[in-house]
Amino acid sequence: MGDDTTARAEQNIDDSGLRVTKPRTHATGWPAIGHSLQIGEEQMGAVRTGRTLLEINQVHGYDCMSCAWPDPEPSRRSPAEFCESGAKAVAEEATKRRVTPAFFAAHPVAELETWDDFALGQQGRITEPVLLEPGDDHYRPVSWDRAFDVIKEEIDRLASPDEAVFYTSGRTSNEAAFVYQLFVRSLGTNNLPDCSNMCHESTTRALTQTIGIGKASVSIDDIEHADLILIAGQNPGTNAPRMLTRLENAKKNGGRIVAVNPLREAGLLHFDNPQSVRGLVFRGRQLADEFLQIRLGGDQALFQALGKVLLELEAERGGGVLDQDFIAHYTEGFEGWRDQVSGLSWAEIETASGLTEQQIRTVATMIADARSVIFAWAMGLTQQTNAVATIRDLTSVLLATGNVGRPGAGLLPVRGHSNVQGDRTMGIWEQMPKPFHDRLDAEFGFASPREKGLDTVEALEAMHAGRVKVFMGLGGNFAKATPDTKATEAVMRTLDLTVHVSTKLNRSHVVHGKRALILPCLGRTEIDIQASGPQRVSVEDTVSAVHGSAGELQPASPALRSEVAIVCGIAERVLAGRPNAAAADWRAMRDDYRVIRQHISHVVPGFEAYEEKLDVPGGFVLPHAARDNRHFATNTDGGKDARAQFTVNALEYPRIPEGRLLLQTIRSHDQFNTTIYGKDDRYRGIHGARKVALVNPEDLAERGLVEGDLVDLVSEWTDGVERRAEGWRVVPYNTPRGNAAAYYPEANVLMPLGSTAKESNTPVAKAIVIRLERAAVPVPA
Ligand SMILES: Nc1nc2c(c(=O)[nH]1)N[C@H]1C(S)=C(S)[C@@H](COP(=O)(O)OP(=O)(O)OC[C@H]3O[C@@H](n4cnc5c(=O)[nH]c(N)nc54)[C@H](O)[C@@H]3O)O[C@H]1N2
Ligand SMILES: Nc1nc2c(c(=O)[nH]1)N[C@H]1C(S)=C(S)[C@@H](COP(=O)(O)OP(=O)(O)OC[C@H]3O[C@@H](n4cnc5c(=O)[nH]c(N)nc54)[C@H](O)[C@@H]3O)O[C@H]1N2
Ligand SMILES: [Mo]
Repeated sequence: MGDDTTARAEQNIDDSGLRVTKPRTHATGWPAIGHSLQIGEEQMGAVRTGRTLLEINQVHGYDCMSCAWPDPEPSRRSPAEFCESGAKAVAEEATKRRVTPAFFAAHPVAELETWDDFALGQQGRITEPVLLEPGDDHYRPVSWDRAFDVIKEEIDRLASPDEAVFYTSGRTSNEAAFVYQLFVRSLGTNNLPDCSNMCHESTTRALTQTIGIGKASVSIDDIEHADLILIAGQNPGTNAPRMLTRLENAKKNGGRIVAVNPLREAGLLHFDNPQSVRGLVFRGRQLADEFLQIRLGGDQALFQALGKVLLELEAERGGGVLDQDFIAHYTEGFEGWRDQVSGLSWAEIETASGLTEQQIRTVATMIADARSVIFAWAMGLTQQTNAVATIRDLTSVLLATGNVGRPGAGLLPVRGHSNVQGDRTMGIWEQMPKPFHDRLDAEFGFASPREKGLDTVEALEAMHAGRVKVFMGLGGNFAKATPDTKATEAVMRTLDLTVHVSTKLNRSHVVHGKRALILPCLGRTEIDIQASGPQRVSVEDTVSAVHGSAGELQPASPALRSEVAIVCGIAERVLAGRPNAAAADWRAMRDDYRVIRQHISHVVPGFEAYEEKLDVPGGFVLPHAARDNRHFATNTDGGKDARAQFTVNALEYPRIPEGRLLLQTIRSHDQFNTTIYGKDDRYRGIHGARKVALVNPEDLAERGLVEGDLVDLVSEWTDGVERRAEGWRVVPYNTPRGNAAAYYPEANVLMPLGSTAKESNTPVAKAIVIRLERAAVPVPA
């Protein structure tokens, strides 16, 4: 593939190529890295590949844009501080393929609509801003200046700024996030939904209530020195591969691991580390000492049951299991929790979790005997109806055993995008707390709006109700990542304007508003030069470590602008003539990002002397009162009593109607969210296809189905609407009876918009009630 190609590089995935092999029981780094170099060479060429990959996560390089897993301290970084997933993400961005104006001239939007995410993404980097006007069938090149005018025209037409929605995806840097939320609040709305609404919102909600801060309470060091790590609802081998090295070190240090998952994911079982001799010579290291194959949505029952057994063990052993001192001095509500979990029936626990009393007793005993315990979790817990209560219950177990705020112990929500946590810290949230608004107002001398804005699901509901007319996305693929694909795409088309700041083509660009803009931006790997010279940006990882990131490749096209420059340009233009036009100096911030960081240092606690702290190799760690001082700021009015909260949560779990299955949606090993890198899910043994449903063999037999049979997945919901995914292939797979799995985002067509987690409003992506219908056999032509 040469530069500037207008040829179609890839075809849609043809699922008839499905090939099924035995699921792996080992996550392997070695062939994985060989594989990543190969992917890199296809897209970048050999020299560029080596150079670019070696800069990942180095002290002076750029932050890997893939996941939010932390880097070790500088002295312990290996020369190749990346994983297969990171290498794929880099190859996607540093690709030599280009989407030019000629590409848009050659392909009408109606044609692009028929391409899948794989084919769209494989076309390469977008090189120039493009505009689609009503009645046009092609995107056409547009100047930046004109693009900003179009945005102003449409926003000026709105009856209220609340008719616009400003979405953010988690790759956005701190600097871009800060200016973006400042722009949106200067305009007068808090409509700042983000990908986090669909991701760890349940975590943020639960931890804020229980420990006073919605972030992980552990450091990377704690992970290696934990005596016991329980990992629930997470697939680290695919989605946070560098976590496996830390888990391996924890095992070396004598730690034990418990995995809780409906699927026996390779990365939870064994790890063959390419960077250690042992990984090459022996068959790697066993990771999980205990594997609990839980039913979808059964974790709340598990955590309550663990509490029940720990209370029993405390009584039997006459103490030493619970941390009575910690409970007395640092917590509130213990008695309520104790009474509730003690009263649980084993019959109900076993039904809810699909686990046996004996299995749960074994793990509870491991917790009781461990000197320090970490609980790690991700989407398997957060995307359930009872997610927030589940995470509160999980916290209670750690509080009862005193495992919060001391070395080797704590809460470890593993966040998704590389800067999703930083974006929230910078104010990307539809409901930032009052102190943030107060400081923002003081810094810029204006009155930011205080009413809660729309989250992701509410934004879609408002669109359906005709209350939103303009959508802007700073990164991401809103139409594809959100639930109810068919309805969502239909409603996106009713909007007056859609604006996407993107590096690559995706589905959201082709299911557009009446007017549509694609504004191409620099990626993390690229040099960002502004009036004051080369710029760096900064990001925060899942354990609250903040550090700088600076790319070193020439931009994919001279016309690209940085996210910061784009947002500042839009802000200056749109706000002109409006009440808060003079609140901020957008040009000064665009020309020198240090000006932005100066503002951040005044507005966001923990960022004092931001610039200097970024100069320190490895960056700095943000304060976390619960982790650092066992100060639990659960009292929002200043945290006077500052105690961690035990909570009483009614036990809930999904009931699967007769003859139906509960479907979870998962990531394959060849994708980053809606960006599809390839057609394989190597560890799970699925090759060449993505419209595949993994189903328990007995559930298949009961329906008279065998591997490869074509079915429709039909989702049933209380609104009476049947959502249908047609012509998917079934594969027998080791998952609990009644539970099935399929890939996100293809399966999002099955998710009802109204099915969300209680309290966090996160779409329930891991428990969709479906039935299987044999697909109608196509009539031969
Ligand atoms: N390579 C790569 N890396 C990524 C991403 C990517 O797409 N590709 N995405 C990034 C993002 S944004 C995120 S949020 C993270 C996501 O990281 P993960 O949360 O690991 O991603 P999922 O594929 O959603 O996997 C969910 C896991 O939870 C399990 N699970 C599902 N339901 C339940 C349940 O009820 N209980 C329990 N105990 N387990 C359950 C599933 O079997 C699966 O192993 O990864 C980030 N990193
Ligand atoms: N069914 C189901 N749905 C889910 C999930 C699930 O598990 N199941 N997971 C949810 C989760 S956890 C998340 S986080 C969301 C993700 O939702 P999003 O964050 O909206 O989606 P992504 O696929 O991460 O966004 C990819 C796009 O971002 C753009 N991009 C890439 N790099 C950059 C960059 O540097 N700058 C800019 N401006 N743009 C860039 C590219 O154009 C690319 O197409 O999806 C959610 N949806
Ligand atoms: Mo995520």
